[in-house]
Amino acid sequence: MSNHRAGLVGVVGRPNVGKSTLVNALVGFPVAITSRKAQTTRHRILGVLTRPEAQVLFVDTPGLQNEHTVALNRQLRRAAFSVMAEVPVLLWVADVLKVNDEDLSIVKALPPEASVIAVLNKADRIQRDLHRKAAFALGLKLAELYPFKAIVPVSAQTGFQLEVLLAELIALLPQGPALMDAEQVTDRPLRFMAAELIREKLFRLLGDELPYEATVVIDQYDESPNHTVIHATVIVGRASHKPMVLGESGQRLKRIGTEARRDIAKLVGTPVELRLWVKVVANWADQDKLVQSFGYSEPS
Ligand SMILES: Nc1nc2c(ncn2[C@@H]2O[C@H](COP(=O)(O)OP(=O)(O)OP(=O)(O)O)[C@@H](O)[C@H]2O)c(=O)[nH]1
Ligand SMILES: [Mg+2]
Repeated sequence: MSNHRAGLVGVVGRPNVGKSTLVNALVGFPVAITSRKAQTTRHRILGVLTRPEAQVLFVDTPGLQNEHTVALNRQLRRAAFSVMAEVPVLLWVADVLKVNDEDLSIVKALPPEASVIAVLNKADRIQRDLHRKAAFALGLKLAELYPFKAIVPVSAQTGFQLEVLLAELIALLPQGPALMDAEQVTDRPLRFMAAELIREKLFRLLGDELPYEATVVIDQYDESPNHTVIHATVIVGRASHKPMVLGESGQRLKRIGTEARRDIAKLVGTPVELRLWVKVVANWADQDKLVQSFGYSEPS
């Protein structure tokens, strides 16, 4: 096993470029929730890929953006920047057809001594010659901005070039034994993943502005070999958001619950009884203490 390689790989980039979808595809298990909304990911989340020749510990991070500046957003930036500063091997992910100044400002903030691969995701959307030319020009421009170890177009959705990316990536890792058990796909407990799956349904079933001010806390989590009971509260930042989460005669909350329960049951492997409440905690996302008390803080 002397050629075995293992190490951490930070995954950074703008919101919505497909970082979590990519990590899930590489790991082969949905460790991180995904949605079309910006800043779906709010924590650094470990996703572990174990192969005979290597173990890759992906660290998914919140998308970096400048739009919101409340306490929650500052915490998300800290989480992403700390990974950029601490993890020596990084994937910088962008949407191949939508690279903008915010993406480039992240490239400029990459530590000069890191080993970084530029991942140009959503390559399944490259369909016309015009797109191909634009992608090629982008590659040239990126190579001038930062000494990337490789620039790889991929599709996290279809799996296009993921093996190519992995081969490039594994070559950058130090030689050494596996760092985690082969069966372990994440460092997060089931209780955390259950809360995340509920939040995923909120993100997917609610309008554009709401998710940013919504979060989920687990009030009770009882597991037995053949039954799991979960009580959770959806926290919103404004009274006017509560009826939006509930929907007409509670229909939307019911759907959130039904979809989340199905996914959580798959994850924990038992039937799940899920009870959901909605609570208003005014302006929580701009109060450091509340942001922390709802589980958003740096793991030490
Ligand atoms: N067409 C296409 N869509 C993709 C691909 N990868 C991800 N997506 C979509 O892009 C959206 C965002 O994906 P996420 O994985 O949540 O993005 P993210 O970068 O983790 O976003 P944040 O957590 O908000 O920073 C979702 O709707 C995905 O389905 C891809 O390769 N091709
Ligand atoms: Mg994400």
